[in-house]
Amino acid sequence: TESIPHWLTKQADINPDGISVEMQNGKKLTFSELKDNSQRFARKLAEIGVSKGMHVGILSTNNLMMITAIHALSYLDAVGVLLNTRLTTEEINYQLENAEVTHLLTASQLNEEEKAAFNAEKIFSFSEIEAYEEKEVMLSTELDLNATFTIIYTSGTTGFPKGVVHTYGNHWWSAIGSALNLGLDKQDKWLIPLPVFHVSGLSTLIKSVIYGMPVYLLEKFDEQTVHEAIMTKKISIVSVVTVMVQRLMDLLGENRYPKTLRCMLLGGGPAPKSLLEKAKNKQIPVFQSYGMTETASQIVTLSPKDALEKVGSAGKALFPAQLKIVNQDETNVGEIQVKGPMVTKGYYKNEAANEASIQDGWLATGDLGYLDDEGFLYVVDRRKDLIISGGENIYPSEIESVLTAMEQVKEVGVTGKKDAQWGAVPVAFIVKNSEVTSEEILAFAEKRLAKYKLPKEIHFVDALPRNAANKLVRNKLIN
Ligand code: S0N
Ligand code: AMP
Ligand code: MG
Ligand code: MG
Ligand code: MG
Repeated sequence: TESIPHWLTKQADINPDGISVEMQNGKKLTFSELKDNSQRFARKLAEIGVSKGMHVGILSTNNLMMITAIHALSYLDAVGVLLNTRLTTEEINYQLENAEVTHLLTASQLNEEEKAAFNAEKIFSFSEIEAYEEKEVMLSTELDLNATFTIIYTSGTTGFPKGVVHTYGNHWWSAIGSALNLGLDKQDKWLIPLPVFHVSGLSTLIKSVIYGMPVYLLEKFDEQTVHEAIMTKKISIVSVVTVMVQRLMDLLGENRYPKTLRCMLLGGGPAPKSLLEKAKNKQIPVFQSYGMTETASQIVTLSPKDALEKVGSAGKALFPAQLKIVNQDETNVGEIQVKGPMVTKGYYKNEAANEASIQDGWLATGDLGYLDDEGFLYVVDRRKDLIISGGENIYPSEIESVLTAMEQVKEVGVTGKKDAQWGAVPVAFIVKNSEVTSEEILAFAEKRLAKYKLPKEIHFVDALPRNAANKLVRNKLIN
């Protein structure tokens, strides 16, 4: 094993009164309070049977109890499976089952019927756990960098999501790599309007504990709140996805952000060059980045000195990471592969996916890109099968497999369509078996698919475009 002192215990020791998390309602926790709360919560989790190596689901929007619960798991060497609250019960159940979750923790109080709908042996709300006694157990004083801390599911090409396993080491190196690029400033305060159930939000809470830096955490994104926070709360860094930048720029109008804002970290998907140019004209310090759940957040990011010169580029690999482009075509575009200690060692219980995508530590991302003559990465928006809507990923196959299960539906083809608001949205092309309406199809789909995955258009067609091997050609669905 390769261990470091427990990061929250350490930060509470060297910086007890520093603010760790501040919420919009004014509630704040110092590092010392966060440690005490997390240790108390850990002992209560031990009382309900959570112990080393167990998988504990967390279903919550952003709040202090959720943060406490996540750190509590680290004191028990238990694993947190973070669940996207936008998913349907059916989608969540797939993840609970696949990840072998025994205990599910929820922010909201569920009644017996609601609890029975979930695939977990034991279900507790945060406040139900609060009511338990504390069990006398030994809490971890060290973190094993090779041990698993979190599992987060990401959509897969096959229609089923894959559980990305993050070790403590993955999170540690992600935080270090980011700091070596963006730098650390004693005045830093990082605003998180992104969900903590994504690695985008989670990684910043871990940075908070490692850097001793306050995070200003929003329960949910709201452009007005983010705008006001940047204007009045001395925010130095804010993480965003493209749709958020658009909404924020509309609000900013001809005004300018204060100098205290040194970085708007943009990730999670493509950004139109026109949007980046507009941000540059408004002197917004947008730093484009490239990363994914598998890399425990950004792995390639523009540096402060290049942000203005290289608009459109995602930058260079972070200091501990490497990047290469393989199988290049005549325009030097090829598949992006990345390697580094922040990259996942694999998907949970999914040897096939691991063999297909990870070799000698190199992760084949499936994304296409090229390097310019100075080695800066440009991600090319050509990964046809993946649809990114407002920073949420959707694979056409997820929707296709749900809709084909309908008796009246014979065949389905789904593809992404450009959308001014969300970047891209799914649209479905359907060959019928028998009479069926779009409304009936959507009613069937909404029980099984998160709202952002529902097709925005349904077209009835006589046949789907197929190649000589009879394989669906999705990019010919829209011509
Ligand atoms: C963009 C968000 C905030 C939009 O949500 P909003 O406006 O709050 O919507 P609601 O009020 O909840 O709902 C209104 C209607 O809109 C629908 N809807 C909501 N979201 C979407 C969506 N994404 N696509 C399509 N429709 C959506 C609702 O269903 C509702 O519909 P109606 O009215 O019909 O009921 C929200 O989507 C959001 O938070 N998105 C971001 C998610 C995210 O964090 N993605 C990043 C994932 N990637 C990673 O974690 C790796 C990269 C990374 O780490 C990173 C990423 C970004 C920045 C930094 C980093 C980093 O490296 O640190
Ligand atoms: P997720 O696993 O949800 O974090 O999604 C990661 C995916 O978002 C990547 O595999 C890319 O397809 C896409 N992505 C991330 N950053 C960028 C970027 N800078 N440009 C284009 N696509 C990106
Ligand atoms: Mg994803
Ligand atoms: Mg909203
Ligand atoms: Mg059918």
